[in-house]
Amino acid sequence: MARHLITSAIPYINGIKHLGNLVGSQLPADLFARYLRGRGHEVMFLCATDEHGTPAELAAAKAGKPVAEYCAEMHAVQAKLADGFRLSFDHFGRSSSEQNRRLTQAFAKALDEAGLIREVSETQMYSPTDGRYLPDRYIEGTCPNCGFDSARGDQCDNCTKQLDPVDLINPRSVISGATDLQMRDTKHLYLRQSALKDELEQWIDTREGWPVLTTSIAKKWLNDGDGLQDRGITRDLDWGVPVQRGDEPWPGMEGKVFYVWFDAPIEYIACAQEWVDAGKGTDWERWWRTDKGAGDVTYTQFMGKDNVPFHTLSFPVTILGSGEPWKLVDYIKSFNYLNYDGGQFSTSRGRGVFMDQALDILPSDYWRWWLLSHAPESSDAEFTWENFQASVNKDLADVLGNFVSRVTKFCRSKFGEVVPEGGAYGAKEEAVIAELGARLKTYEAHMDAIEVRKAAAELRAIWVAGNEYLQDAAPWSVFKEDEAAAAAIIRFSLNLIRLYAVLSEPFIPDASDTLKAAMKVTDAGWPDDIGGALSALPAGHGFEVPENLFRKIADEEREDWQARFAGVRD
Ligand code: B3M
Ligand code: ZN
Repeated sequence: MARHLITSAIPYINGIKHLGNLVGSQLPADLFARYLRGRGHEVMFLCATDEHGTPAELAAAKAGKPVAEYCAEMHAVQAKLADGFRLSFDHFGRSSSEQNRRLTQAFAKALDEAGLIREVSETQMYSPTDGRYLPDRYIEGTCPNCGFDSARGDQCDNCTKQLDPVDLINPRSVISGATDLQMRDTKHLYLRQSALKDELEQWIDTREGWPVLTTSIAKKWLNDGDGLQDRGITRDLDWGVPVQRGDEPWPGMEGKVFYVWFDAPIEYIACAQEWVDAGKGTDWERWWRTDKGAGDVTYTQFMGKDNVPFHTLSFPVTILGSGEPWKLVDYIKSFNYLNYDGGQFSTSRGRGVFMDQALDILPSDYWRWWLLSHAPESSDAEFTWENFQASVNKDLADVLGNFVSRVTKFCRSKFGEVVPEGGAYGAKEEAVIAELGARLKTYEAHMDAIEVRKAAAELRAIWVAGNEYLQDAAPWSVFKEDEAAAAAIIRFSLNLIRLYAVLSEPFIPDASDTLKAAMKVTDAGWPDDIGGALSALPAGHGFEVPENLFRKIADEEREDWQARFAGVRD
């Protein structure tokens, strides 16, 4: 039994996330957490809402609400949706928490003491029309790196380059559209990332088996231009963690807050403190402090590719630079983008399917299965309604659902709702046991390596093997000549259903629960031996025919949804 710390990138508070956001971090993180728990490991799975900075301020202004109130409401909304998708966080925290405020201020102090913070007098964009500074997302313009015309002040969504508002070409205010912007002098704190460049590079170079997507993005920005740039970590905003040196004021920084990307990753740690303060556990340090037992923790982070620079460069600088024994990430799993029906999912333009809408249409397992089995790992992926319909109807309804239904209904009609006795397993069953033994090893290897699509394909192959066996063994024909032989086939098949319930749990937890309840399974541990697992339900064990496990999506429904989600959300 090992100990695993897992974090998902923490979603911005500014609205309900779309399916592209979900499959880029929270959902695969949940898959991994469920898998590791299933294998008997001790898991701490954390996520939170990212509540500071310009995304929160802009969204609250749009909603006409005070920021704090808006954040509290949206946190509750996101928590409920996370629940709806069965995201099994140990805690879903808030970056605006007291715990994160204190920890962020403490990190700033430690970094300052290590000589890694410098005060910079710099020019910032000031908008006379809006009567304020325009940091980060308050400003948009053309990316100096790739020419994308809607790059934001803090990052280009197209090429992932981290930017400063003053870098933008033809900048404009997001609030008013004003272009008559002025450069004004203001003082800010900079994190001296450049001082840690060599240490960082050495750390990244020695990470074994990291996805190419992760290391290539890290290396790109590590060696961009003159190398790793120092970054401003404070902003002229009202909403955020007030700039302080631990408990002390920071002279000259009055009225300023830390940059959202400085405090957001620190929330991964604060979230564990929130978990304790919420009475869910007693010791957060054994997950986060290498001097307090976190030395034997394996820490895995999940995120979309646009978040990689912050997790391979900025956050490690915070951790390493503090000189304190915090746990550094061991493995970063990053994802490409999921596109929607010929274009991009877009929160700002309301394009695509959002988490609440998805759950209104179908239960979460349908979405989990499609999203995970089509996770944008090696390249961007695309959601189309045809593909969604095809994979739900085939994989879930025809392959898994149909197997369960045929086996349980046949048994009920011929032998009643108990596992029948019959004879010993024969050559056909032994062949399935051998095949599934090999497939289980492959499935585990893909899950261990977080190869999400490959794992899904292997799980599907495990379901298919049962179907093919049933088709081939044909108990409905055998029954006419030899009832005992048919009974043995059904006993084996009912055991396959139990096995499927266990192995499928990380992908489709509700269906797994339904199957376990139907099979009256209370002791479903991860199998280490397929032969043993397929004899777990003995003759005489009662079961119930489960209600339709998965239904098919009809063409008319699909067309209806396609039309309903073609436009933009209001
Ligand atoms: N909130 C960006 C995002 O939701 C950002 C992630 C923070 S992870 C510390 O994609
Ligand atoms: Zn760009």
